[in-house]
Parts: sequence; structure tokens; C-alpha cells
Amino acid sequence: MTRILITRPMPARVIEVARAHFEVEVREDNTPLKTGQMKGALVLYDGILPTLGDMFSAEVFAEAEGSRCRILANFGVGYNHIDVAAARAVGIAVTNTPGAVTDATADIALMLMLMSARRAGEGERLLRAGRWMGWNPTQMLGLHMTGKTVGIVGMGRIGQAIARRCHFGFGMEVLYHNRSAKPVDFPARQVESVAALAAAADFLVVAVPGGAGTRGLIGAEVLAVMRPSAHLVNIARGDVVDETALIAALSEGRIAGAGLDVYEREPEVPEALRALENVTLLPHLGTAALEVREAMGLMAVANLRAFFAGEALPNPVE
Ligand code: 8YV
Repeated sequence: MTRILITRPMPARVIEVARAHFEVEVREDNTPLKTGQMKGALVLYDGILPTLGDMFSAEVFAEAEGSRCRILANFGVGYNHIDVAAARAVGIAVTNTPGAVTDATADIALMLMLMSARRAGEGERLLRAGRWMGWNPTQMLGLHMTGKTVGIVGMGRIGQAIARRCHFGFGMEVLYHNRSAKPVDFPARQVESVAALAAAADFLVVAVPGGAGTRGLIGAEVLAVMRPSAHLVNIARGDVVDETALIAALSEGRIAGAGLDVYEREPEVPEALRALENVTLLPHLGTAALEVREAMGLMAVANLRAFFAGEALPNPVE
């Protein structure tokens, strides 16, 4: 029987469906796999269902030629923790779960835009600390979001879902930066550079994949051209934004605020960032809803099933 390792506890429905098709071992531990565990898993299992934090680096695959494992069906759309070229070099396929994560991640982006613009975290902290002195006409004024300009960095599935919400829900002007033009059924203008987008946006929203190609894309130069009234939102991967440069921009008031769901070294979040009032910090909640996590898990299992049935992979990662 085909042996599968699921590297973390998952919603019951996912395990149930996986067990209906495979001999499944579920690791009852929420910490990422260590290098030795990954190497061992490649030897012991036919397929692995890994996720964020399981760092399948080139080193892990170095001696995996001819090992039992033939596929990594990642739980999540982002796969920057897997060296896909190194996997391919030893004949291991990689798949991910696009589609399943799109709306939930876009929802979190909108939540962070609103929370940052309207100072929701700061207000909640104030109230809980017993420091709210009552309503007044100039209390905690934030930025009005309706009708403003959003600049979306990366107009893939998630970027487009954010754009739709901004246009149809908030009457916002949509600008985006993307390698290719994206035909969408609402007004959206492509801007030639990230810097030009940053300069024109009230909200700069990061929705590009992580990895070497986008590391530090939002650095000091981009932050420097943002408006002092503008907000940065990152729901993509932490290392796309230079955290040190962001802390400097926020603490010097060079931008109005930021909303972050992802960090350079998760789960470490720099004390200097946690100390700031003008930043909203979420613990990577992008897809944290049961039905979404079920859909992601079922999509990963569907990829495993297709692979072992000799069918085309629904969601191959190239
Ligand atoms: C996932 C995400 O829940 O799908 C992704 O890439 O960033 C998340 O929302 C998590 O990273 C597991 O992959």
C-alpha cells in the first residue's frame, strides 16, 4: 500500500479522506520537520504532505536519488520552503494548493488594510487598557479607505481577488505591478515599476510569491517613495519586505501604518516591530478557517491521488 506522511495534525476530514486512499501516518507535532526527519521521510514514504516551515532544502534532497518518496504535495499555495529544482533533480514532483487559499487570503488583506487605516488594533489596545476617555469628534482619526487608491504588487489569483474587493466593495482605484498585463473585468491599471506603484498608492499591498526572486522587493527605496499617509500590507511572505527598513519607516512616521500577516523569521517578530502602535500584526492567519484548511488538505490529497493513479497532476509546481 502507498505510504503517505502528513507532517502536521490536520482537520479530521482531510485525514479521513487521505486514509480512504493511502496508508497514512500523521505526525502529531506542530513543529516544522528537522533536516534529519525530512531525509528519513524521503526514504520511508511514497509521498509526503508537508507545509509551511518544512524546509525541504537542496541539502535534504542531496542523497535522495532513488529514494522511496516520489511526490511532495504541499499544503498551501506558497512553496518557497521547498527547493523545487532540487526535488525535480532527484525525480520528486511538487504540487501546491492554489485556488483553495485565494479568497481567505484576500479577505485577510482587506482586514489588514482596514485595521491599519482605521487604527483598529491601537483602539482595541487603548480600550482594553482602560485608557478610553470617551468619544470625541477628533478621537483616533485614521485614513478613510473608500475611494482611495490601492497598489497591488503581484496580480496573480490573490492579487486579483484583493483588487476585486477594493474595486467593487470600496470603490477604490486599482493600480498594480506585475510582469505581464492581467486582463480583468473591472478597471485596473498596470504600473511599470514597484517604486512608481508605491508612490501612487494609498495602500500598497504585497501579493507576490516568496523566494529568491522577490526577497527584499519592498526595501528602503520603495518605502521612501510611499506617501506619509500611506499603508503597507503584506499577506504574501515575510522576506518580500525588508523588516528592518519597514521598522525604520514606521517609527520615523515616514509611512502611516502597516498591516502584516507574515514575517521574515516566523514565528519571531522583532521586539522593535511589536513595540510600534502604527502596525497591525497577525500570526499568519491568511487561511485560518476550518473550511479553507479542509479545502487545502483535500486539494493536496487530490494531487497525491492523481499522482499515484498515473494521472496528470491537478496542481503541479514548475
Ligand atoms: C497557509 C499560506 O495556511 O497557502 C499559503 O501559502 O501562506 C497560508 O495561508 C500556510 O502558509 C500553509 O501553507
